[in-house]
Amino acid sequence: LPEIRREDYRPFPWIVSETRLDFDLGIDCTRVRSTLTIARNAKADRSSTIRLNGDGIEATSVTVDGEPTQSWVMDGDDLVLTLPGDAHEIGIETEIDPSANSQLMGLYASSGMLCTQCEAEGFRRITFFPDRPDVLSTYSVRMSGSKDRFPVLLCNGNRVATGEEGDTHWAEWHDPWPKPSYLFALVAGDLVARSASFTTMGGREVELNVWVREGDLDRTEHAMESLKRSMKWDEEVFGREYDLDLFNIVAVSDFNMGAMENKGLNIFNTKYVLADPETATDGDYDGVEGVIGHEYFHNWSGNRITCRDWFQLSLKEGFTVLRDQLFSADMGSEPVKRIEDVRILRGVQFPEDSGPLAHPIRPDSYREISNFYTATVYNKGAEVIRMMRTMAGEERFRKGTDLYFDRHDGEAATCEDFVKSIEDGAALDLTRFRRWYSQAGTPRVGVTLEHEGETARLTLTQTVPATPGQSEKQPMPIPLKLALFDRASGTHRGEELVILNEDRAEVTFDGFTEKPILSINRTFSAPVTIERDVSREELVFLAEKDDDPFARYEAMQELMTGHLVADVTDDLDDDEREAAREDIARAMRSVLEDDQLDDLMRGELLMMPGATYVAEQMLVADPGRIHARREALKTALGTRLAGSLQEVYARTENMPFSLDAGAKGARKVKTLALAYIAASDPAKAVELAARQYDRADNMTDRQGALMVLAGLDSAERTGKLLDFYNRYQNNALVIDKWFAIQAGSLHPRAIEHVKALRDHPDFTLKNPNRVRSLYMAFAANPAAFHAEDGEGYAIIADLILELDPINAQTTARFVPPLGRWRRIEEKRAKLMREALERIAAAPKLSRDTFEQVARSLG
Ligand code: HT7
Ligand code: ZN
Repeated sequence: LPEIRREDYRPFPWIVSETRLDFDLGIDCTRVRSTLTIARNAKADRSSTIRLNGDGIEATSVTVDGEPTQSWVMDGDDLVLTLPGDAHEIGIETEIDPSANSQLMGLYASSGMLCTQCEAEGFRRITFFPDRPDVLSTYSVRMSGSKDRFPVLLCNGNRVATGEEGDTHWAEWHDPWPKPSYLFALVAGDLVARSASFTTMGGREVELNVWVREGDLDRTEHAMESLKRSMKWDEEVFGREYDLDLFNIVAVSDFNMGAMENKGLNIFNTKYVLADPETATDGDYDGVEGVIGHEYFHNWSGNRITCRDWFQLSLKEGFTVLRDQLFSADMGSEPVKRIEDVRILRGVQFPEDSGPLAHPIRPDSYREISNFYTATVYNKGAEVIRMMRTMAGEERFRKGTDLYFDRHDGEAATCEDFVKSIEDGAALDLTRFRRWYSQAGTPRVGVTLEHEGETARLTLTQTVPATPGQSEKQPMPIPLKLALFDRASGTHRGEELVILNEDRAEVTFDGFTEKPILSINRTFSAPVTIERDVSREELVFLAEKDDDPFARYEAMQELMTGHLVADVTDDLDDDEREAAREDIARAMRSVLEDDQLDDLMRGELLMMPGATYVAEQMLVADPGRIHARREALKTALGTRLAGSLQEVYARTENMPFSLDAGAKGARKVKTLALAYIAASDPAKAVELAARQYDRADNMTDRQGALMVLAGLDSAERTGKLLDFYNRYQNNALVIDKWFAIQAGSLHPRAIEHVKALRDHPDFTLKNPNRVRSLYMAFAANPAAFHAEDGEGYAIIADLILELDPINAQTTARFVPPLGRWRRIEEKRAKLMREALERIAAAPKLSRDTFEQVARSLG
């Protein structure tokens, strides 16, 4: 497979000023006529040919300046046309079958409607085109089709004309904003809309629509309200105003990712649009708000300023993730949102950064770009920009982003353009900071605090671990917020920001008669791993007293993680284990009983570190042992804290449903308490969970109860799983939950359940949400996936081989769990490797899956 390299970038030799598309729509045959107005690009090397990318399509006609021509050849999937002059009009016709498109890239059919997904390289499955993000063009589109099948015809921009002829109708759309082909979108189907209007800060009225299938309309209110809040927030916080008279959102049930920011016509996975209390959890509500915000914010960070090439993906994705994180924080609880974001980063991105698929946020090469829509590009990308914001302060950062939007509006820009704008606008020197864009790997920061006389001396060191293709690393600026606590008063003198620029630095603090307690990397100011010797006593102190909620959470996590790592790796004797559990229980009790805490935050502090995070702390991990010790700790805490947990449960059990923070927090701690009770007193938990399930007036409580029941052998387990299925069998998103709950359960026979579920009549490989609900939940279930005999690995390998020809993009995302083999104990590592080798030996693999398997074995 050819490798595409960042350093090989060259501007496209032609400018495509206008693109006219005419679609004659049919589910199994759509005819596409495209007309491109092109002229030579004076800023590029001269070429007498134009390369138009294609993917699995054929041209039925090619014209130049209106005349049929034979002066073109196919080079692989691309059409290469020889051109005599400096400016031409190219006409191309293709015919495609959307109903046969199971890859869900390009134009495809979903539940009777037609829709598109063009990012990153899907447009070339519709028509031949320079399908690269730096070719910006103005699009005019005509679409025609059956009135009956496709009563609604949508495209980017504004609708400029409509008409009908017999059973057919048509619409013409014009998008005044030049855009790359990956932002093109079209939808045709039988849809209804929730409509509203938004007045922009400049006084323009914008029509807003959320389009769904008829039965789903009453689950769109939250999406619409989230959209309005996003529009307002982007005006207030980033000074960004919407720029068309119309903004459409369409919900589609077959979708490879979460959503897509096509100009003026965002297309969403139904999972991120539909919500009502009966069918969506609090997490689902937050997901809708976050993803609606994310796609809307792309209108500026992605659409008005797009990427020069796909190596710059983090330019739009990292920045937009940061924007959606700040938005969600402003809409709800800032510390809780920060903790959730860090949990995702450490649970998903840190393992990526320490494994065979590690890459910088701006990669240097790829074979299949879809494989680079990663937690590194998205979430670490956001952290890198967040560090610039921390170093500049909010006001100066805003000056930097204003300058970026002014300077590069209408361009296809680079990460370097962004950094330079922040540097100039915020008056920061980011020379060395740029290394965050080119170096992969999570830095390790060593921390020691010594005390002598009245001086506390802090020594900081950093190492950036070697990653594939990068053995030598340079030090990077690491902004660390810290505070030194006085043991007696439990207070500190103020937070400081220390920037570690070199391999090593020393900072001294005077006026401490006693050794202070260090709180470091507050708010998780840098995406690094802190390595320090800290006593349990100090962690209990911080868990109880730290005024930074993130640092308090971190102290709880460190307490539990530190103990679990010790319990797994050093055969602890009973006394040592008891002492550690007692300290953790003491800290937890103070959290359970702290009446200053809100329940949303209390829930965060009560959460145990995930098994993957614990495994990540070890060079080579034994997942079976980690799981067993983690469950044992949960049981011990449940037993020690039984009284407080039952009190919390009783306080929150009957709280009436509302979406306010108090009620959401109550639901969160209720099910958490239930999970601890399940670990220590399963019979009691079955009784409480069955009652919670029956009385639930919302999905959060019902799903929470069912999750606990699913892990316990009881008659109620069977009964409630059946009831859940019968109750919601007509709602695909809830049936997804039903699959995921069983595949992710603590039940000792979860593997058997997964094998039975793949034969369930509601299971299909054609729908990515359904595939993910069964198999992603399974791959994230440590006890089941890492079964000692390797059956879990075989199940995922079988899935990969069967799904790959159907949907390569979705398939490739199942490779990384197997790719962790180097960090897993020997016996399982061998089985994981064998599973990967079995996949590699398949006679034909997609580019997506091949690349991930090769890198994982390499
Ligand atoms: N920018 C969007 C990326 C996306 C995508 C990429 C590859 C294949 C399918 C896809 N669907 C959407 C989503 C986003 O980050 O907003
Ligand atoms: Zn995005």
